[in-house]
Amino acid sequence: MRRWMIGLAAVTAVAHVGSPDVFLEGTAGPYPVFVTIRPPAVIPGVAEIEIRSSAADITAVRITPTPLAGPGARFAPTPDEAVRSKEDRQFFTGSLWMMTTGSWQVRVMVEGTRGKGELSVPVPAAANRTLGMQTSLGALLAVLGLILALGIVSIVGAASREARLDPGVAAGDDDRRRARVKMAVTAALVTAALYLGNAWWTAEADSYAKSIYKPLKMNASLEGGGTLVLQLEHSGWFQAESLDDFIPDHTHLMHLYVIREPEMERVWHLHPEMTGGGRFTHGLPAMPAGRYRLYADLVHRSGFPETLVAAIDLPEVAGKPLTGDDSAGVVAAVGRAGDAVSPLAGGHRMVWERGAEPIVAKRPAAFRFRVEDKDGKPASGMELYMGMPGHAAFVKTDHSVFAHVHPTGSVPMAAMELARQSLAGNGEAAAAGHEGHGMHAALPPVVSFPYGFPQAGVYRVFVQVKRAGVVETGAFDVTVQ
Ligand SMILES: [Cu+2]
Repeated sequence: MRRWMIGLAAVTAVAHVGSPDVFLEGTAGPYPVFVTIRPPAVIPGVAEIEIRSSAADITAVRITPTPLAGPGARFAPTPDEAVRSKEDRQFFTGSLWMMTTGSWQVRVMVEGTRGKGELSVPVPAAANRTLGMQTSLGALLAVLGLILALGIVSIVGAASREARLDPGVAAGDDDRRRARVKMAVTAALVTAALYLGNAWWTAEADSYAKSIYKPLKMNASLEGGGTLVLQLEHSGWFQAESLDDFIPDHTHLMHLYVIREPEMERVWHLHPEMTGGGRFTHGLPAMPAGRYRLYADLVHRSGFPETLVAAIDLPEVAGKPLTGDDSAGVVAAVGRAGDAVSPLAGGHRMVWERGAEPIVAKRPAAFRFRVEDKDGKPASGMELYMGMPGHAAFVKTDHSVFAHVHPTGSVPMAAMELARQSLAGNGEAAAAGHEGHGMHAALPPVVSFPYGFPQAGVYRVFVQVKRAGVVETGAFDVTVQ
């Protein structure tokens, strides 16, 4: 029965690790919106979309899916009307069919008293598992199937034994013998039909299994005592992604988080260079000996993002000073950071404005962090770090979840840029929803990240901001219910 599964596969957004939902905070024309997209449970399947706005003058929200790039991006199907909540007039929900694996976008069209606005939300979709049949349904169908199989054998037997007899006449030995032969032949035919049917279904299931998403493989090694080498490899996924078609995200092809295990008290945000097809290298900074977990964010030309995972045991590395956008953080060991305050350099501190509510899985929220000076006053001198007021990594302590999130949301900036170009190609306001680039004036000492934890458990949240030319790292421990 193992193979008698329904050949449908679940779909997930594949950027990040174990964190399929897409969160985006931006603007559609004049209207601020917080969009959550929950990719479907089966492919083709229905994505659930939630749109919340702080603007009270929105009259209608429409949504439609198209490919993120390529000619298909220009031919959006007729948009569906999102349904306005009766209890909360600023909350809209809708659902859209996602038909195939790949790099998609959901266009969100907002209408209100201040005119129209549009926002594009990139959604990578790929099957990530096969759904088995429910055991109870399988048992029921097996019993019904058995009754059918035995039924046809006994019907054939009864027909050949008694159909030609006159009423009231008992079947003779010849009739019985003929019936037994025909029943044996029928049983053999039914068995053959079941066997071939199972073989066909197994072949279908096997070919479906190849469509289940596997990220590119990444092998990490140390060369020459101080150079980290990351060699990418195909994973056997049917839609094999190229090993060298990456597009830059804030001038870097790869954004690599390096987290020391098991304490998670050291973290690096590095940017290896591609030095060959599918080969990235980086001169490491000074690092203590230990085991390290690597999470590498990449975006393919199609806008399809991947997070590749590896682990490496390192001896003590003498290393070189950090340069460019690379940064390092030293924080409390996991379990000792708390969920409220993280000390920064020079007596500064980072405060999580988390409120009294428990943090619950699958509930989207804006996670806000405030930077204070040693007197508890709002910190000054905040700067953009790689084009962003902040970078956050939400990491489950068992490493089954990793999400690199920006104040605009969980979508990588390179994919956001494709979405922006796609809207511009449609003659829509090019800047819609991407105000992150324009913040050169004094930055507020507060960063906010739209996100929702995918599952309950213990997480560490790393938050990086840049102040007075230095990247500061805060860490928080949180138990999600
Ligand atoms: Cu970032």
